[in-house]
Amino acid sequence: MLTEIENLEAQALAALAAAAGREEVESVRTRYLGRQGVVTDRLRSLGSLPPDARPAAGQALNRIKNAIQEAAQSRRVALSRAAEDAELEEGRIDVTLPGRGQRAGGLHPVTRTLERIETFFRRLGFDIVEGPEIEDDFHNFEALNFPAHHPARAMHDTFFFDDGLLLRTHTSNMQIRVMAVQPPPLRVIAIGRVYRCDSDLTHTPMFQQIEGLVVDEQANFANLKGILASFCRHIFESDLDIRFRPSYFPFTEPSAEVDIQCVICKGAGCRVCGQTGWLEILGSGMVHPNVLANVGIDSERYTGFAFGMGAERITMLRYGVDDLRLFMENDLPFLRQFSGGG
Ligand code: 2NM
Repeated sequence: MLTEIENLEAQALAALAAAAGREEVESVRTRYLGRQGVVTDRLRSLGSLPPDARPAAGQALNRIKNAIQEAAQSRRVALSRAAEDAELEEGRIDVTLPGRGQRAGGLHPVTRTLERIETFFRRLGFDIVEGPEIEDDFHNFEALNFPAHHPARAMHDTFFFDDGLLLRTHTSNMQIRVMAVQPPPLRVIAIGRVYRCDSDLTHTPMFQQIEGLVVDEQANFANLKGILASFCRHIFESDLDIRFRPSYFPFTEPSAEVDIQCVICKGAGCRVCGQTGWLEILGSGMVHPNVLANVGIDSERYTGFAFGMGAERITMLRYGVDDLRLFMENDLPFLRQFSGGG
């Protein structure tokens, strides 16, 4: 009798140990301990045993009932641990694999040039100003001493809106706005997009311009020359020669264009500089007394000088890029060449 009970226990425990899932554990448990279970039946029919055999049989049945219950519970726990482990194993990350690496983004080459130019002028005490790209005739032309029939005023060169407003053709509109509200002495750099109805290999309808303006009691051409010479050497990171050539702008008198020694051939003559050894990079001059008068500055007391340049052209020369359109095309392999330091 007792051996039979022990066999029952051994069978139940073996079945539980072999159970492959929670449902199987439950069906084994029910088979032995459920309402119609083998052990339950035995307990129920204890009364049919001879009285002296009952206590030992009862104790043995209760013991194996507990043992089976415990075994079922620990099998359940073991199964769910195994399932969890399998899940973890499946999604395991091998921390010893080499990393995939991350490519850091980079600033656009024109932005890098603008930042370098900004930093240079900030160190000289210039303020950086930005302002409207949609402008009126007064700030873009009239105040800047453009004669009524100057070609730049023609539909041909300027984008006009129906209401007489226009897309500014230079950032000088900002110099006018600053001079109109701030008394001299003034040192400002205006940076921003400008628009011209012009599109070919070397011109885009929009480009970034940088213009500088100084107005003071003693501002003179020698100051202008000194600032622009050290500017060119800073931007091109070499001790290059510069030269001033007489020129004409409506808003300056005298006016001069500034050339640097060709950065490609160092002055020897090449395709980029058209065999001249020089590259034009800046326009400049002494602010025309009419311009000062237009913004209410006494031109007997104050003088000013100003200069302007295109950021894309300087960027091309700085990095040896020979096609302006590359700056506008968002071509990643091209742009990635500039994402390093410096
Ligand atoms: C240039 C060349 C020469 C210029 C003049 C002024 C102002 F408002 F003061 F009259 N702003 N910028 C200037 C002078 C711009 O760009 C090629």
